[in-house]
Amino acid sequence: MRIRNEPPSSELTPEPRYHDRRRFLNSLGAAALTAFAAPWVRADAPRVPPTAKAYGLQKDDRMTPWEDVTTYNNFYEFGTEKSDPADYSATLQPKPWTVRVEGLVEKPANYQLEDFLKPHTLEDRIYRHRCVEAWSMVVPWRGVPLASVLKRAAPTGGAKYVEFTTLNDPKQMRGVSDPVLEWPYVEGLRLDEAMHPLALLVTGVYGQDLPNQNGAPLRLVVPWKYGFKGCKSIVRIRLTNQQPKTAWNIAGPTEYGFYANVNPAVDHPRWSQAKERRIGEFLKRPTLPFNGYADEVASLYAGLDLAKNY
Ligand SMILES: Nc1nc2c(c(=O)[nH]1)N[C@H]1C(S)=C(S)[C@@H](COP(=O)(O)O)O[C@H]1N2
Ligand SMILES: [Mo]
Repeated sequence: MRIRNEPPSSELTPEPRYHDRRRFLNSLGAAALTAFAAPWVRADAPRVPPTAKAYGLQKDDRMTPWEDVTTYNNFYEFGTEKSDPADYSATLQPKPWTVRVEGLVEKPANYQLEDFLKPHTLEDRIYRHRCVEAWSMVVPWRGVPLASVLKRAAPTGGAKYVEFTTLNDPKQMRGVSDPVLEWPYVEGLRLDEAMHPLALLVTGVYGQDLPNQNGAPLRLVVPWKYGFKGCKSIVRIRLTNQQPKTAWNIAGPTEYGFYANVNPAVDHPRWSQAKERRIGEFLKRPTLPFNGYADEVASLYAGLDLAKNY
């Protein structure tokens, strides 16, 4: 069974404004705009709308089409093939959804997703997305800064790390009977990384609620790190004083470090990280330090040996 959510009718905004923008773009002259597009950029990739909040993009970055964002996925709870999450995640029930915030916080609580999100403002943000497997996308996410959620929980003085845990339910996830990873999927950040304004708890993509295969109804996105840090279908956020044991670090400590900062200078033991293939493109692009977010985040790692702390 294949779930195909309808592609959104406009890029990020309701129809009328989109058409205004279109007219505006046309008035600038379509020829002038296409002249700036590098020849290797795929023709069907939507341009970044001029008023969109785009973070860390290069001048020839376009958005990865909805079709690819929602059918080329890693979500091992549904299988290890890229098409498995789209093919088999219809069994996931993202409504109703409970998120537990606990550990070293003054206000631990179980939230219904709606209440969890209520005090926060959803934002649309376009980010680059770099998988450890040396492919990349550009994705218009919708979500809330992780920092606002954490501030509401009021971390105590001893809190140093944040741990994220995915649902682990064999009835909803056909892949968790297969021990490819230690379930539940766990990821983690240092508290200062988690408080960085670019770290986003995501509830939507292309202006729609997240499709199951992208981690409905709530997943993490940390754009300067490899995609595996982006824990999907989160049921628990826990503040700790110890570095969380993460699913990929347990599976292969020499291949998947805790930090997982995108770094073209530090290769994966089995392949180079110097370049990446943008999904849908033929020629490879150079990978950028911190995935293009170095100006914003490099200071978090001052004094840390990034070859050792990969
Ligand atoms: N629970 C869970 N979260 C996960 C994964 C997974 O297998 N299980 N895969 C990770 C990897 S390797 C990547 S690249 C991103 C992919 O997110 P996307 O499918 O929305 O592009 O999800 C991450 N989050
Ligand atoms: Mo990944």
